[in-house]
Amino acid sequence: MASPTSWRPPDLSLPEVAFSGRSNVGKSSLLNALVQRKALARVSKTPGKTREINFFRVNHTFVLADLPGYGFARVAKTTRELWRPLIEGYLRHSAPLRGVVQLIDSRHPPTPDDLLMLEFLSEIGVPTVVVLTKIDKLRSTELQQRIIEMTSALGLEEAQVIPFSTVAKVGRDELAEAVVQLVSEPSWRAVESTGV
Ligand SMILES: Nc1nc2c(ncn2[C@@H]2O[C@H](COP(=O)(O)OP(=O)(O)O)[C@@H](O)[C@H]2O)c(=O)[nH]1
Ligand SMILES: [Mg+2]
Repeated sequence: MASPTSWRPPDLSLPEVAFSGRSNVGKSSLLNALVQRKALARVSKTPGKTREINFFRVNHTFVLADLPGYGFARVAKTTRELWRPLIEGYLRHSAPLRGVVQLIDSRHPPTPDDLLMLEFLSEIGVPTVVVLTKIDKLRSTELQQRIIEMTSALGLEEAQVIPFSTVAKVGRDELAEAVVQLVSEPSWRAVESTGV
């Protein structure tokens, strides 16, 4: 069972995975499919409305952090200015964070904001899985092409990219497996602090 919590998760000892992507990428739909609930994360008709991080505890074993969507034109400049320190601060400092699931719309090449985000994730070194959303909109040859483009442009392994569709019900189990994998690893931050 999943329960929403406010700004901080109630139990900091639970490992956390954050979900990131541009507004309208399909993040709320994906989170609902992932935890098999209809109304965990609201599917929005007004992209860019979410201005805060929402935490959902799953089975009392881990926490999903729903980061606000970025890159939507209707979001006021002041909101964008608030967005960056909120998200970057969270990703840099959240102690229970184990990994990030970065969502990218399969219908288009990654946006400049997507690329900035991936660069930032790589800079802080957090384990990252990329999900290509809405693949029901692509023919399978287009999807294969997109995956090849993405992996070569972003220096990712093909295994790090999960094709996903809530409409066609593709990718849910693979994503669940990836999330469980992320939360079962020790924090990369701990590895860092004992390193060279
Ligand atoms: N075709 C298709 N549309 C989707 C899919 N997932 C979400 N959508 C649609 O994309 C829009 C944005 O979805 P939402 O989950 O609110 O995205 P969010 O803004 O990233 O949280 C909605 O109209 C959804 O119905 C998908 O897998 N396939
Ligand atoms: Mg949403």
